Amino acid sequence: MRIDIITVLPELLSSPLGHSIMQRAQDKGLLEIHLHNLRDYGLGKHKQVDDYQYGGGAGMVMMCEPISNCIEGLQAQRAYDEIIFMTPDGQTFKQGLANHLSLKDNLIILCGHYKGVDERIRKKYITMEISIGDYVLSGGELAAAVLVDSIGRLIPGVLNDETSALFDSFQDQLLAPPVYTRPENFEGMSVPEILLSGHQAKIEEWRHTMSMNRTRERRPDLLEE
Ligand code: 6GU
Repeated sequence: MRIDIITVLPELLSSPLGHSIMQRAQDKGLLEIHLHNLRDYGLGKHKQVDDYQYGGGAGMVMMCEPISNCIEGLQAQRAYDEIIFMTPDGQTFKQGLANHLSLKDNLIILCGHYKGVDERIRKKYITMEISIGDYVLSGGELAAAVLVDSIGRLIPGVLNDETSALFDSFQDQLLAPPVYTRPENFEGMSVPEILLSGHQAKIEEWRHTMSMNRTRERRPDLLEE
């Protein structure tokens, strides 16, 4: 998979996407991330990328031309499955959408900033608008990092058996069960007996029960979906 990210702050993305599993996905050639600094497409000698909004009001708006030039430059080289705009008024990101997007070949992600982008960009190019939750961030970059991390780890071959996504919270609409490692006794708290039993079928049954209980207590809304 190839992901092109258009942003005014590439530094905010290079570190989160350059470590651990995301770096390994790129080293293995399973994921390519290309950061494009919108400023490089800015207009005039000041490389302008935003301007005052028509009708007045506080806050700048990202201009059409730099974004348009960047997107069309990319589209001239390959076809894109989706052009995603990160914005608090987009659809709320869920695991199901991460699963869906992990099967795509080429994505563009546009990070919103300031008061947003000129509506005509949304109309002409954007195929999907995504928010990562009901709170406001100063820009779409951290949200894009969240999106790419969640998609990237689902690409076949990125995770090994030990880190497998199959048993993640949300993958079956259930939260993950509690986990334990050594020591067997920590400050008087011991590991549940069943996990030491070696009886794999019983252990899986226990894990499922714990997942159900945890979901019912913490996120009953997931059981209704
Ligand atoms: Cl995608 N962008 C911004 N600026 N804030 C957000 C968001 C996105 N998702 C949740 N809050």
